[in-house]
Amino acid sequence: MSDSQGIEGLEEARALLAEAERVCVLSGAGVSAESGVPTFRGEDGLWKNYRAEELATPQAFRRDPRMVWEWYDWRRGKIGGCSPNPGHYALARLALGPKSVSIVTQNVDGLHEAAAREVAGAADPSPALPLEVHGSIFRVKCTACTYKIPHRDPVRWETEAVLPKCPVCGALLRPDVVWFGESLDPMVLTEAFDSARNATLCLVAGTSALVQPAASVPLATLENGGSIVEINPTETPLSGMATFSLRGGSGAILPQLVEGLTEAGG
Ligand code: BJW
Ligand code: ZN
Repeated sequence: MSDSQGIEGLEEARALLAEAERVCVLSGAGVSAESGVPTFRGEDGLWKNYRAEELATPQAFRRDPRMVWEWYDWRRGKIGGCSPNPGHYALARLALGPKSVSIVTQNVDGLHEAAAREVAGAADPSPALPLEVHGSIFRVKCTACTYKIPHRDPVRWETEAVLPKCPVCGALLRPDVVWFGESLDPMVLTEAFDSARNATLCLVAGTSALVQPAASVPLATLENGGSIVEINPTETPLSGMATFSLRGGSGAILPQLVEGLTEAGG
């Protein structure tokens, strides 16, 4: 059965969301696709043109740090020109509304945070600030010590003859993102799984749900008796476990899904 917008299950999913006491959102690259940020997999995905193992692994960085820096500079420049889309704003409104909502994102683009700050205005944005389980492309960290610093300017390193070094210990700096084979920050990961376990509903938006351990976050909700609603134009390994899989772009679906649930008393 389709509703007036033609998205099967939308009305039923909205009712499920309205009833949910605690919501965990797991977002992936698809949520930022309508902002112009490339996804990783699929027809237009980054991995079509770049080999993951040559760029997003610690081995790749050890082998050719300049190539990896240049790739991240290019992506930082591209993402730096992108703004949140209606999907980010809808999630920010939901999280700043009366419901208990936590946003867990695999995205490193900072667009959930930008939406949270914009929607909150003078109010506290923190309920809508995401847990960034794969780090941030706008931060760099030292390869040897605990030094970390925000970093937005994509051209600075490209124009320098030498790669950026840590001001504390002199070792190479690198993007503060999680590469394949690296462990996720245990505190961030624990918080993500705790919020999924406590949630009565997990909204899974724009992720292929292939990369572990993030892809298992919604399973913690299921294991505790909660349900999953998925928003994705295509099927994923989580589709069979979802109560509703809403097929389409999150920029169009999320605003309809959260409608009426974002104001106190809604
Ligand atoms: C839309 C849309 C629209 C389009 N609206 N939707 C075998 C089994 C299990 C695990 C492993 C295994 N072999 C290896 C592993 C471990 C590995 C892993 O999971 N590999 C799998 C690929 C098999 N995981 C790791 O290595 C992780 N660490 C770890 O496990 O540590 C423990 C350990 C240590 C040592 C040894 C072994 C284990 C770390 C994973 C780090 C992932 N890092 C990246 C790069 C981040 C930095 C950067 O940006 O450069 O994170 S990879 C990339 O994938 C990125 C993403 O966050 C992540 C997930 O991708 P996402 O978000 O799902 O995007 P896509 O592109 O895959 O999907 C987009 C979706 O959107 C699609 O479904 C579209 O349909 C949809 N879409 N338009 C809504 N408009
Ligand atoms: Zn250092």
